[in-house]
Amino acid sequence: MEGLGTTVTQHILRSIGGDNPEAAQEIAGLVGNLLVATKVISTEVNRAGLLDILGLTGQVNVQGEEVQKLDDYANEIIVGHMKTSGQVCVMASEEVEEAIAVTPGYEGNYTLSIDPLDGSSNIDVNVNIGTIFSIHRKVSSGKAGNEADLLQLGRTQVCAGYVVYGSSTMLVYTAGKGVHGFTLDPSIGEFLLSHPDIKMPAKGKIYSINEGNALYWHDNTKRYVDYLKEKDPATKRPYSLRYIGSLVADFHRTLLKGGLFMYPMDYKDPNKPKGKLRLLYEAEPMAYLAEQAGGRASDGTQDIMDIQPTGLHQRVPLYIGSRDDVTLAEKFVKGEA
Ligand code: P6P
Repeated sequence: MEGLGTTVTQHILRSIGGDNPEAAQEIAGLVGNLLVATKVISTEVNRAGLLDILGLTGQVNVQGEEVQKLDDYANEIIVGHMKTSGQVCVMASEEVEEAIAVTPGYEGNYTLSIDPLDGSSNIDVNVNIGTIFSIHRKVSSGKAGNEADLLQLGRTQVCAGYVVYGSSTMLVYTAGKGVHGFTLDPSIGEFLLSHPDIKMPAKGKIYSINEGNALYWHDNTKRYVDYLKEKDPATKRPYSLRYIGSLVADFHRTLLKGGLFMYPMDYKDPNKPKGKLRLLYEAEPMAYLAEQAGGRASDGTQDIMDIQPTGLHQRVPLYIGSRDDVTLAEKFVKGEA
């Protein structure tokens, strides 16, 4: 018998253990602890429907207990568990304004930036949601990490990925040696390798964008989307539109099938155009995965992985997916096509 299958710890040690055995052990330990928290979240997410059926509206349940919003709950589970993991020196979370210190005496060599439960507004319609994570090595001196340790380039990530809570619970991660998918086997409570070495097609035929915002896009973005809708079999146009409204779900499809996901700059206020998605714990980790799978991620003018973060919750426009599709989108956005 082949054995139980490959666990995440085994895979990380095999992937990067040859380069740096100590770092591999530390990263495997960090991800292993994070996955314990995601298993707890997965159970609660799967119960969420039940809570709704029982009329528990996320306010106060029949026992008179306050039922936490699931994204707050997910944040507390992950932050609470990782504070004493011994691998992390400081954390950033979509749910917390400031940098999060770890428990004194448990400081580690890495930072952890998370979106604890991205797309949580989709829970009550049973749409896939996910936990997104990004890991950098500590760069500051001293034991406790600080905001400077969190505000690092996407290109310096050592590990990143997401756990998608859907028909099955899946981890997709990279540690710089390709992108690999693991499926949670609930009967043994273990994530086992199910999608080794995921590669994105160089060009796809699906585009993913909230067309309801078309009024607020820059003209160059409008031109690109109109181009995708024109008939030209030689370039697989018109593309199909798929938009779930949950980044993890939309990215997971793009990773497996190709094409591109876009959340462009929003010109609702022409004087203050801005992106929606967050650089540190959404765009950077997804960009690392995209590049490791042979794709690209851009803010429309430059690689996401080359943007120097200036704030924990900084927003950026995002064009991510198949290499050729993102490169052409960039040309349109820059007015070069
Ligand atoms: P819109 C979910 O709220 C989220 O942060 C991402 O998961 C998703 O890609 C995006 O917002 C959807 O935004 O404006 O299309 O609803």
